[in-house]
Amino acid sequence: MQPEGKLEEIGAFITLEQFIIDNQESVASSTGAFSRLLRDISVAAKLVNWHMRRAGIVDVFGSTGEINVQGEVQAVMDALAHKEFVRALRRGGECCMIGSEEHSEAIPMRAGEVEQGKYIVLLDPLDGSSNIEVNVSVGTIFSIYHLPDGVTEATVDAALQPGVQQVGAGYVVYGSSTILVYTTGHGVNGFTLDPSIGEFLLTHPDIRIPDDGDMYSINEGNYESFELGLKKHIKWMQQERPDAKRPLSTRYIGSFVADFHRNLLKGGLYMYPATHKNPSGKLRLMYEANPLAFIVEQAGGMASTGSQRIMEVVPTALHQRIPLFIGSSKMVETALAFLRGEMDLDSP
Ligand code: FBP
Repeated sequence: MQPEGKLEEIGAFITLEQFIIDNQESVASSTGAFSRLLRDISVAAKLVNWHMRRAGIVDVFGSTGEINVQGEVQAVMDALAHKEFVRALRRGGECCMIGSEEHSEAIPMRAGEVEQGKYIVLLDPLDGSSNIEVNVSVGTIFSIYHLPDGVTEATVDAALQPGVQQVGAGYVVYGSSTILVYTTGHGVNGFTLDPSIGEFLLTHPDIRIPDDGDMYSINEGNYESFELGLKKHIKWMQQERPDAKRPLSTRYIGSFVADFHRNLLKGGLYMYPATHKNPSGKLRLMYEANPLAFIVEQAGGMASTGSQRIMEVVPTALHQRIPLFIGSSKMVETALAFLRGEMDLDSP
């Protein structure tokens, strides 16, 4: 395609910034602060993308040698992504506090003594970081809350709000292309980064997850520690029943955000249940489960702990883990029916 042809085509696209401003009034009492916050998040995502695209050429592989609050070895890119988001949100001035997977404590955003911003941002700066060195898609996940009314001091307690209180949530996948997907409670939209102009362009308007799918994602290496209902569900999905479109296919990238994105577009189910190694599940409620639960529900899907809607869980800690069943509504409902013992291997 000739450059000028391409320019004309690009002209037809809406940029993320234009979309945010166009939709600003859909955010209650909008002052532009929320739009600026989303802008700051997109700037940080572009910077992380810049580092990711040079991975292997410049030394961003390996670990920092630090052990993060999860007890995991921190990857160099985990620390870089964390730094880029903290810097962009601090510079932007709309965020009063950050909770990050890469930092044990909540990070207050102060400019001198003046507390700034009224939004709390919870972050998984780089999800799936164990995949960086092998060139597999990784991502960033973010959740946004408003500082509760009447609360002036941004503390961890101010952040421990149930998912239904989120005013925004989203993720970025750094994969074959870089895409940012977010919601503010008015549907879900996806924007692909065009590196030639450095802009996120609206490429996936009003995303709806199919009610059903033919793929499921779970680390079957943990099978022995799954509860009986889940073991039966997995065996049921693997049965040779062409009339019932079974067996289903298993797809497990090992980057939650990448598995989730595929399921959001194609239909599917991602499960990370309680296991012997992670008796409360592995994924973190505040910056992995809640934000993607908000997205999937806005797209017509479901997210559950196995017994409770994720978005209604009352958080108790910044880095708490939670079992997660998320994706197409029919597939999550089937998983829950097996967990409740209402379905069995001979169920149709
Ligand atoms: P982080 O990389 O942010 O710690 O996320 C957790 C995660 O890597 C998910 O992205 C992924 O789905 C899951 O853990 C993989 O866990 P496991 O290796 O136990 O299957």
